[in-house]
Amino acid sequence: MIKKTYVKDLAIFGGIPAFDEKLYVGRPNIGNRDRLLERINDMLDRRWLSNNGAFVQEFEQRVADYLGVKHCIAVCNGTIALELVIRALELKGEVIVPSFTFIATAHALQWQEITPVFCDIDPKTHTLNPWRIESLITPRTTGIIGVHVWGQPCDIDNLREIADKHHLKLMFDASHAFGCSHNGRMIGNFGSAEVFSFHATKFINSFEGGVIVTNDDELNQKIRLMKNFGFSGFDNVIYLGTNGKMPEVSAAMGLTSLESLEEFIKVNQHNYKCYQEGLAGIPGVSLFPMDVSEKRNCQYVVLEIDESQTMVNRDLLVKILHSENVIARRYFYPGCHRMEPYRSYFPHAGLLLPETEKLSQKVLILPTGTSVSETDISQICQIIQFVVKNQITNSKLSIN
Ligand code: T4K
Repeated sequence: MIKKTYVKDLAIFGGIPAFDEKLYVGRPNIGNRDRLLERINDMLDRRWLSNNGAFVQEFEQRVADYLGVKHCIAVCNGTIALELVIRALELKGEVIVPSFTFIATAHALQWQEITPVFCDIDPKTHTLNPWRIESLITPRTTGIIGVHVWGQPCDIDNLREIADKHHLKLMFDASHAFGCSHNGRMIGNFGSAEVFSFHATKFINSFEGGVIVTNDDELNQKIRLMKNFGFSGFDNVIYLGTNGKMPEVSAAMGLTSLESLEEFIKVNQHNYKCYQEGLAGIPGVSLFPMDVSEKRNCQYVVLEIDESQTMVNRDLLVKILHSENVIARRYFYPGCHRMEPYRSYFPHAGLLLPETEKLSQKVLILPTGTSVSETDISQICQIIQFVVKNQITNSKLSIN
């Protein structure tokens, strides 16, 4: 471990970086490599590479069983999963979504010429604030998409109540929330449907991939048709569709990943505790809490940097960490409403999103997962502690 004693020891001032190799947020967990290769060999022997193969069917069943949900439909990525549910639910006009989310949530709507209406978040949970929704409802509103950011479930009960009161469809982008629960029930069971991403950077991954889960038989049938061009048997297209199929190799990785689920969660929870200890007492640095009474995957280690206390601004801290080879991230800076095409469409959207604007200036995500060790975490925490203690500011940077 490299100890930083003097300010000049920081890599940004010419010191030796704390890490020889870059530490990334979202470094994939690999799981049992032999088992994966065995599956890939099986797949090659069978010469069945896509189109509802044996691994896809097994993956769908395993995910459905784990979540206790009736239907699971595997698809090629989380974005297509969102697009399919949006279309199957016949959302149109305007749909209420948070701006504090990955851009795919908004794009999945706009791609289908549906207007995402950005709603502010609750600064405590980082998810949609239900009490801000009603004022955004217009005669064109058809639905609400909640996002369980960082695996923190939305205020599901109040969202349900508001959706029912206004006859709106409710669905969830649960991309971050595989393995998480709400009131003891697994995420995946709420709204008309929920969507998970199994992108390489998620703690359970299928290289690229995602699933749609629902307890609605009709919706399940519709989405199954839609993800395969609308084919119902050879030569018979009965619906408008696209190509949303998950390939077998992805399902092979997904199955292998699932077999290590408990181990990955344990590693993430242990890492979280190490961060908790290492960051304790640093003024202005708070760790997004983990609710121990519910299931949590802890795949994101989320800090909020309160500059009025740290005296170090979040962006500078990110820069300093990057120079030490810790590739911390600013998800979801600057918020969807400040990204194209939305910032051109709605240049004043920020006026209604004060909490989103504040939070996206404060959030910093640190590396976790199976590629990060206890020693790495201890080193990262020491750097943060050192930077705050020495009040490294932009002016100090420009002097040196
Ligand atoms: N909704 C929400 C709430 C989401 O967070 C996401 C995806 C979606 C919907 C859409 O689901 P997908 O269509 O993606 O299935 C990443 C991911 O690409 C994205 O999937 C994820 N959310 C988002 C939160 O993070 P970026 O912008 O961080 O860049 P990316 O993926 O290039 O890489 C992140 C870091 O991970 C890199 O710095 C290096 C490391 N990395 C990445 C890959 C792919 C590796 O070490 N190995 C790898 O194989 O988006």
